[in-house]
Amino acid sequence: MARKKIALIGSGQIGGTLALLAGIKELGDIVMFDIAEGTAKGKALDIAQASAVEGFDAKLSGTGTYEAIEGADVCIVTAGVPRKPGMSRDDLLGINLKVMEQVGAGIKKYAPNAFVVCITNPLDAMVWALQKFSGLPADKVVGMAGVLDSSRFALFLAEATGVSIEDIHAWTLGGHGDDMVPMVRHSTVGGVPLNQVVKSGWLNQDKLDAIVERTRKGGGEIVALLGNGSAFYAPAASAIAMAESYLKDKKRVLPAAAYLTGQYGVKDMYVGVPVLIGSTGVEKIIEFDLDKSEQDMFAKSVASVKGLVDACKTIAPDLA
Ligand code: A3D
Repeated sequence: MARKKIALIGSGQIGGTLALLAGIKELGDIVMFDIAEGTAKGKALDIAQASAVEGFDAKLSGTGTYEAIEGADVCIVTAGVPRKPGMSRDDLLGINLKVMEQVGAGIKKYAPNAFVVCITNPLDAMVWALQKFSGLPADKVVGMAGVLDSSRFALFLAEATGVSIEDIHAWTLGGHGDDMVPMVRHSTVGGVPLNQVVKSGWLNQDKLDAIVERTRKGGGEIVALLGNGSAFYAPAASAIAMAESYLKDKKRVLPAAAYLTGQYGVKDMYVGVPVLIGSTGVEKIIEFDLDKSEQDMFAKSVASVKGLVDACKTIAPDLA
């Protein structure tokens, strides 16, 4: 069987990490695309040389032309600009929407059968626009944010309870913004739901509230520390988990920005919800039952996403 082909559209901080992880995991051959062609070529060559040391078999190439992504099985999109200190994700909208138009056209022409994972911010609006620009089926285009947000929630819970990260299941839903919805009732430590963890005195409510707040602002914390960009290791690892579930038909249930057609009371928008990812793409959207306060938080987050989608429609009326 021929190796799978993975196209990385954008070869910056996240793109480079994606290439290294995809190589080490032997997910397939990797094409790195970037308007800065030298960056794509240089990183591809550098990582290819690491294969001799790490002992993985994957062809890596760098390119500045879309022809090279022809027939890709998976496209992971990070093209665009990241946040700098003082910027919100939403500040990126105008620039990155134009980038999504170019990337969508390239994928439509050369990789119309790919499973596409968008990472570019503001995520929920950019993945919505990318699906429209590319014309690919909505169940083949998803946004990565929930795996990352949940991984931050899980890490903080593991540290606070002293439990292995492997035994924490944490969920965040909603849009990828500071009003995302960490799902306290559905998250577990060693199988015990978080509200019971608090009731039993294992974790106090103030500490849990602080963890929820830190999760919501997790991206900003890293932006402030780095000073010249945003997180890239965990975002790349998160997108690779989604791509791997597709390529290996693992059918993992992961939180992802998925196109909703009425689930959670939302239509024609991408919002973070639990999805099952298998060899045909998003095979199922899983509906958690939300209590009143979760519904209110979810609705607030959806309203923020809607504001961004409306802004896209104003800039690019063809998308409306
Ligand atoms: P960066 O290192 O700047 O890489 C972006 C790359 O995109 C650069 O190499 C650019 O040359 C390239 N690029 C710009 N315009 C185009 C274009 N038209 N076509 C092809 N390539 C282009 O950024 P990064 O890798 O740190 O972040 C990439 C994106 O991911 C940003 O929008 C971030 O905000 C976003 N991001 C999202 C999350 C989520 O959880 C959703 C997390 C972290 C970063």
